[in-house]
Amino acid sequence: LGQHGDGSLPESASGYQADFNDVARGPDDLAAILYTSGTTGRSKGAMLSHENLASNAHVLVEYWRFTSDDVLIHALPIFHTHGLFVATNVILMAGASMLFEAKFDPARIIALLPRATALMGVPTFYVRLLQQEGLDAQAAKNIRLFISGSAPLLAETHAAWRERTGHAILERYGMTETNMNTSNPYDGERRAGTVGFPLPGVSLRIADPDGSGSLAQGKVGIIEVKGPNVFAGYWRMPEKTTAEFRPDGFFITGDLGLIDRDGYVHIVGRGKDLIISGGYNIYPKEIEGEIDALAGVSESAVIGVAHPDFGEGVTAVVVRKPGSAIGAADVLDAIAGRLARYKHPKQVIFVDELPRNTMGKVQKNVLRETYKDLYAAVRAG
Ligand code: MCA
Ligand code: AMP
Repeated sequence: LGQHGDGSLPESASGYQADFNDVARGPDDLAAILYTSGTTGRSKGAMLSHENLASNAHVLVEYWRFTSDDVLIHALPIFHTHGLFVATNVILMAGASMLFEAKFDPARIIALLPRATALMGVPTFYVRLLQQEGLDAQAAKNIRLFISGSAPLLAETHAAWRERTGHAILERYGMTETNMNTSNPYDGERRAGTVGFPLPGVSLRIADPDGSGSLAQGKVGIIEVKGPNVFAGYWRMPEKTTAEFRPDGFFITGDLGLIDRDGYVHIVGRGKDLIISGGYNIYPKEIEGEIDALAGVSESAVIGVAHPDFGEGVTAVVVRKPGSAIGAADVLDAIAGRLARYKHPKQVIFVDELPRNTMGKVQKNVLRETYKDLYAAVRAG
């Protein structure tokens, strides 16, 4: 379906009647299958039921106080949970309106602010909007809520936003498999660097990675969640589904976190080898597989390095085969037609060998430390 109502969908639909009979659906019926990538590089279809979607939208409408008076600026892609369900279902369920943008254009968002009451975005939105001269309290005077999610919002972005607009961005945490799990409060302190409290109906615990149960308050462990928001399993992957749930029904998110003394959830890292760039999830394995397959390459490790615009920048560390003269441009050219653009490394670095631990495993933490300032000079935007 094209932007102007063109495309193969309206062509196919033209042969059908406009009227049809509704089919009754129950809460456990499948509503959507959303594909999400995995640590092995193979994508999995997350099966979401009507209850998963409806319960979460209902909770968010109440928690974030959406009403039919609201107007949301929607500039997110609609092929992910954030733009597809969080933004759209909340607006539909509240009977509110949206300004539906084909893409994120910071100057255009500033121009739309006076007509809107809310904005939902990934941290890169807020970083780029802060570079716009027109962003100030006057421009944002009709907005009641700025929401951020999909990737960590830096405390400095939160502070800079507050300074410029007078608004505390509300950060929340979710996943394709679970919809939204936690949110900072509507009233009360929106604590920078945290994702707030478990939403009503969601049980969240910090568990020992070995599955031996909940950890004491303040300890870092794997975030596990349970509730009507949590998906029904991966499409045609029963073993994968079983492996990601505990016997008592909690879903293992793979995110590392802690709960502070006041009950706020902090995400402190990831137990899974995942890079989040501009809100898009990228599994290194898929990129390493493409690079390792090149004739002049012995092996590679793909890591996320702090990036001022995208949060994390995809970075490839590559070991050449003896005698090979393969360069960064060769690597990038070779993967160009094979991987989506946002997965392409922003830099390719060549080394003689990769750091390994005594078990022979590549130490990505050492690489991340070595290259932590790689993008420090890159200006955001
Ligand atoms: C574009 N590029 C990127 C990204 N986006 N590279 C890395 N990471 C990215 N996210 C590439 C472009 O192909 C381009 O390459 C160059 O970077 C600069 O493009 P630019 O014009 O600046 O990008 P853009 O088109 O403005 O896109 C940036 C964006 C976009 C608006 C931040 O990435 C975006 O809409 N992100 C939101 C993703 C999202 O909705 N995530 C939610 C997932 P070249 O110049 O070489 O062509 S759902 C989720 O995570 C859970 C459930 C949750 O909690 O929400
Ligand atoms: P996805 O698989 O695209 O649904 O992305 C889900 C992942 O995004 C989570 O498992 C987290 O790692 C990450 N995520 C979502 N929201 C936040 C947030 N507010 N802070 C940090 N990470 C987040």
